[in-house]
Amino acid sequence: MTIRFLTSGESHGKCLNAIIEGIGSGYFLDLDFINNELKNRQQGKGRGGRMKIETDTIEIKSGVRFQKTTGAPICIEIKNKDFENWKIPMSTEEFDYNSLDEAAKAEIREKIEEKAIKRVRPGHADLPGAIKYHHKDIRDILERSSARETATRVAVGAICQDILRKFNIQGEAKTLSIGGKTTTEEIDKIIDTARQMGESLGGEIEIRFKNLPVGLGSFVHWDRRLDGRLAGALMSIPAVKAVEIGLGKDVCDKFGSKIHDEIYVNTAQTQSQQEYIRHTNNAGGIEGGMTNGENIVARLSMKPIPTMKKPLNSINIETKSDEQAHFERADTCAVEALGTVALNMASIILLDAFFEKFGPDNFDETMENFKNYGKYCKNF
Ligand code: EPS
Repeated sequence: MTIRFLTSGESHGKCLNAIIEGIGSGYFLDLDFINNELKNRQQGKGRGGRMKIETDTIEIKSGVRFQKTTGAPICIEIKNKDFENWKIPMSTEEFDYNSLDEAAKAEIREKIEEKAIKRVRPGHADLPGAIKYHHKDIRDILERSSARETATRVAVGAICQDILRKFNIQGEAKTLSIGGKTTTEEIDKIIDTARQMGESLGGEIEIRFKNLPVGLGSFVHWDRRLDGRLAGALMSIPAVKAVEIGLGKDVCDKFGSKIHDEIYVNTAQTQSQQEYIRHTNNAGGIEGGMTNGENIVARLSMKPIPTMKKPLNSINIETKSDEQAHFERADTCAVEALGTVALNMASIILLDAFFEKFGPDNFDETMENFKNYGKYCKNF
């Protein structure tokens, strides 16, 4: 592993942070591109009221000088504008109750109590999280398990995607279906219906990367296989329940001859540009845990968000009685946002594998290695 990153931050805390390690020196960062990815994550029909409050933008704290990486860890921050409304219940400091009069004490306690949660949401981290970490206020689970954390992943991934683009590797995401509907009109309608009903909706998205060199990842160890690394990263996105590469689960019911992508010499090219081509891409660009030069294609299935206006049957952890789940402002549907999150999570894994092959240390050196390998591949 060449690239490592950690994120921190609560949904209604001061800010979200990430530290990224493993990016070498001399990589120029296009801040407009990174901020635009953050903006894309906030878009899509069905997003909740929070998206009207936030304008997610990246602030680089370290590891970059004059917009170029230095090779040092890169620290980034995204502000939570909503923190203004949560200063008391999300304070990182304890209040000095001894110095306060009774009225001030009561006001603080009331504000904290107002935001305390006892009724767990089925499908969310609430119940297992509260048991695991010994919390009696589910707020302590909700704040970190909220999908707001994906903003930091998009920022880290957008840095990686921006670097991949310097090597002409380009990715895109698209929504395939929402609530089983595929046309824009049907999707609009079902999201409106879901919102009116207090329901939530999931769906399916696809990500695609082109111009990848052959041989990123490896077959020699289980944990170097690119498909495993990609699937793990994509599966870690909140609400994702399935990841498929290429034909995915459809490989089960066909003859081998209908599955594997036959290989041909591209005779249309001159000898010096000779390359091998396929007429199909059922493998989704990965064979033997390595890129094969075709487009990487992955699809993700997202479950409906478990924070629901029409609450589900659940329990109160304080009274231990049957009660309806807690509802807090949330999205009806975040499938389009998932496309942006998946695109950028995948970019982290692909740049990691790219750096393993060509070295991360310095942009010019990496570029030279990349070009030399390109020449070698063309003559293979
Ligand atoms: C999110 C911000 C959150 C939620 C959502 C994702 O903001 P708030 O709780 O203030 O409305 O809208 O997270 C969830 C609903 C969830 O269940 O995780 C964001 O920035 O993506």
